[in-house]
Amino acid sequence: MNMLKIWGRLNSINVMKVMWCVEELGIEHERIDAGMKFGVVGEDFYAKLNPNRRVPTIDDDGLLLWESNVIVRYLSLKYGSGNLSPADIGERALAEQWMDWQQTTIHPDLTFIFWAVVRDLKENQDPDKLAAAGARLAKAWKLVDEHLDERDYLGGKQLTMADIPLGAAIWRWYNMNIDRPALSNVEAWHERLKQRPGFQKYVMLPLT
Ligand SMILES: N[C@@H](CCC(=O)N[C@@H](CS)C(=O)NCC(=O)O)C(=O)O
Repeated sequence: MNMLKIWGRLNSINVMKVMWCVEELGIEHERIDAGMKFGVVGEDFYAKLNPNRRVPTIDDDGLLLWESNVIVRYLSLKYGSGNLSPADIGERALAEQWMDWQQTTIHPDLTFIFWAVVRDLKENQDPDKLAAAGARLAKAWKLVDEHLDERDYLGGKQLTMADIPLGAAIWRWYNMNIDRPALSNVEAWHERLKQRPGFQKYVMLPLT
C-alpha cells in the first residue's frame, strides 16, 4: 500500500482542513507544496490528478480525490469511523450538513473578505460589498452560536469531521481585522479547538 499523498500549500484554508484531519487521525502521509507561488497546479501531470487545477488533491493508494470536504469525509470514514466520522448514519448526515453549509454559506463571503483584507485585492475592497458580506457572515455564525448552546462541538460531546471545515473558517474570521459580534458559544468552541495539536499545527497560522 502506498503512503497517502497530499498536494497543497499550507496557507490554503482547504488544505488546512485536510492536514488537520490527517493529524487528528495520525495518518502517515507525504505533502507536496502546490498552488500559488509553488506552481505545480499548472503542470500537465497535475491536470490528470485534478482537472480543476486547484488544491488540495490526494492520492490514497491510487484513489485520486479533490474537494476538501469530500477528502475530509473520506479520510474520516476510512481511518476514523466511530470517531471523526460518526457511526450512526443520522449523526453522520448531520455532520455532513455542517460541512456542506461551510462551503455554501460561510466560504463565499469569508473568502471575499479574506482577499480584500489579507491579500489586499482591490476589486474586493468596495465598502458596501464588504459590509454586506460581513453582515451575512455575522448572521450565519450566530446560527452556529445557537447550535452550540447545548453542545461542546458541532456533533455533540466530541470533535467530529463537522468541526473541521467550520473550525478552519472560524480561525480566519477571528484573525482578520474586521468588526464581529460577540458570540460566546462560538468563542468557547474556538478556544476548545485551539487546544488540539492538529489545529495548532495546521490552522493556527498567520493569515497570508
Ligand atoms: N471547493 C474546492 C476549492 C479548491 C480551491 O479553490 N482551492 C484554492 C486554495 S484554497 C486554490 O487551489 N487556489 C489556487 C492555487 O492555490 O493556486 C475545495 O474545497 O477543495
